[in-house]
Amino acid sequence: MSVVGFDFGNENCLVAVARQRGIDVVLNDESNRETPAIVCFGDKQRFIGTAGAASTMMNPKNSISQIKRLIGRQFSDPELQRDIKSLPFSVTEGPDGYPLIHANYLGEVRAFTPTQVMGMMLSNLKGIAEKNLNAAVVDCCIGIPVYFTDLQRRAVLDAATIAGLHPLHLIHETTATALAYGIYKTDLPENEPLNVAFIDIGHASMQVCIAGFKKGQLKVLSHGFDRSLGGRDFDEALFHHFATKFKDEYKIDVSQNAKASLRLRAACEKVKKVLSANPVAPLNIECLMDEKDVRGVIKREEFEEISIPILERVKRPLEKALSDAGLTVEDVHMVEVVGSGSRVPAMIKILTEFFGKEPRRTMNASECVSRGCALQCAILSPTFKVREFQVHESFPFSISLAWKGAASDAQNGGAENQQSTIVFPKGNLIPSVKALTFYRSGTFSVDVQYSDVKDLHAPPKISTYTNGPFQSSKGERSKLKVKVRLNLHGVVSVESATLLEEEEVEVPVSKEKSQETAKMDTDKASAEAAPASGDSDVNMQDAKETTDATSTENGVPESADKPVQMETDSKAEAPKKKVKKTNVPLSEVVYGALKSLEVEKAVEKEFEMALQDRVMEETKDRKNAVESYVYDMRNKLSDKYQEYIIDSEREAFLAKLQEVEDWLYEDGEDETKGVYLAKLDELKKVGDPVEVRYKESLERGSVIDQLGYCI
Ligand code: ATP
Ligand code: K
Ligand code: MG
Repeated sequence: MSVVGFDFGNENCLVAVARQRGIDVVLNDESNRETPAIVCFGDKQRFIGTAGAASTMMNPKNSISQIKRLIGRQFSDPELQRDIKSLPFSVTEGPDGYPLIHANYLGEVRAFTPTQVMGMMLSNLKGIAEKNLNAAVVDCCIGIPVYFTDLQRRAVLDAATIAGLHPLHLIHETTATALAYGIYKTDLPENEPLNVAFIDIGHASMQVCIAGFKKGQLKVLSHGFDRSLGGRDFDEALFHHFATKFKDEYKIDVSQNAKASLRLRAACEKVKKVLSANPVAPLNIECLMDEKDVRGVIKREEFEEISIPILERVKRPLEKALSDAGLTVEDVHMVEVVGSGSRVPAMIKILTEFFGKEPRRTMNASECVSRGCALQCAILSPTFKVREFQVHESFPFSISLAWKGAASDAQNGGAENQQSTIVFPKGNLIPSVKALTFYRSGTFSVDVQYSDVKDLHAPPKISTYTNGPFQSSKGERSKLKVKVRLNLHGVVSVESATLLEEEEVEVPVSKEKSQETAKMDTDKASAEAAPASGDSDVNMQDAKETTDATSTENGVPESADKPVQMETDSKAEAPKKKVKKTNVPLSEVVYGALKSLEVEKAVEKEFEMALQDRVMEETKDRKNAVESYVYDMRNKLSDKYQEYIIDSEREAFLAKLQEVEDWLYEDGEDETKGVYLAKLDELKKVGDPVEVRYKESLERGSVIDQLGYCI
């Protein structure tokens, strides 16, 4: 089993692996730790990661970046609309209302879903891990922003499937950071927790997490975020600054030219980085547009001046995280900043002002998320022994279950009244399972939805589950237990619907049996609700809450409707009653998610594209082999092979080599793998005998030497 962590960033991705001696961030083919999140589509193949970044300038319209911004969002999402305005590639609305990315690939324009493109990127990262571990990688942990919706989480899981990965845990990026921070600490307090605020400023978003650390554990207390506040906003401010300036000074409008825009944006990002360490930064671009060279310069003060609207937004997520945690700034003992976007000095100034203390940078700001992910994967893996450290994760949204009144209530107008109850309130532990009891006479459905869609940018309804049909043996209405799960990835689903029928059982022996079953059930439920702490209180309390709501709806006395308590009661007081449990068929519709057939198709497509990439890479290798044979042989023919080939043959061979070299740059520039292989063989037919003669003479020479030495 592989133990790998992936940090999939808007701009940069990192891969960390667990080895016996610890966690390592591994290098990609170009010996970089960071791999750009870019997929570039070409005429013959795709270029992904660093290769994709290298192709961007030459092929901007087919270089897909900012994939994390597009995944799992509706096309109408205002943030997506804003984002695609500055993207050089084409994004349109698909028939399902979700975005489609268009790129010219293998000579024709093709459409890809953001999930597919993320799959391509993940597949590249998987390859990096495999090369370093020299083993297949399937199991892994992937970091996701805490603000990712249910659909976005599902999209990441689908992208992972497309890449041939199996995520054991989609972990919140800030939690991964907190884990990487806490697990190595040997001086954590026993009683009063150490409260640490983690602030991650990435390329496109900002996340805050306040966590309480005690010996051997961390508890996430609250989250804050701004989905659209990150390093790129500074690039954008600089871009507008210089674009306006150049319009005046050089009469050029870069917004009318995709390549010029891309180049100016890239130059602005550099200026921003220079300003992090220097008081002024120059900006010079040759031949930006209309054959004009442009020059500019900006001081840090001026940069901070134009950044005020961005900087003003930093406080809000901080305030929200504090108030949700019920803490004041004095209660926060330490502030840790991570994410490369935080290297802007003005950012640190604001954080210092807000917390009244200097933020620290004890973590590796770009690597901590991937390291935390690898650590979490190691914790979940049986092959690694990791220091005992518990993570109590908290869910950032409130999730409700909604349903219509029971069918028999319809006559009284009851069907009209849509009912709902919060199943997982904001801050709920992840993972968690809740049970709700329904009294129904036939098939019924329940909706899973967000309780509060204010600044969520997602439709309220997540999914609908239809439970039934079922046959009840007696009575009009049957009692059904519906189990809802918030899984490790923060994805909510209805897991099962069970028909519960009480049967009179005469035989007293069954008492113990029924006790056992009931007990096991309760244990299981509480273990699922709070695996880390084994704190069964959480589950009991929550079960009671949901009970109140369902009982009101059905007009059933509260006492008759306490799912967990009911089971406890049956074991204590009703030895003669046995509950017969029957699974009820369950069908699921998740709005906007890929169907499993679509995922399967995408897996096949990815396989084809990967094969094409591999064939092209091999073709390139074969072509390079011919080329280097030509150069190498030419050198040797005028050097050490000179005496092993007669002059006329050498001249003929040299002419042949020249002919092949010319061919490589003309007719043979773009041939198939087989043609290059044949060409190399053709040359070797002439060259090999020379090489053999040379080697034989070497061996003879060495025998003589040895003999001479003996004498
Ligand atoms: P996200 O977390 O939003 O998914 P990411 O993880 O890819 O994105 P990071 O790699 O943490 O983002 O940060 C990238 C941002 O940091 C870019 O906007 C980049 O320009 C910026 N950045 C990198 N180095 C510096 C620097 N020296 N000074 C200022 N900004 C920098
Ligand atoms: K990153
Ligand atoms: Mg990041």
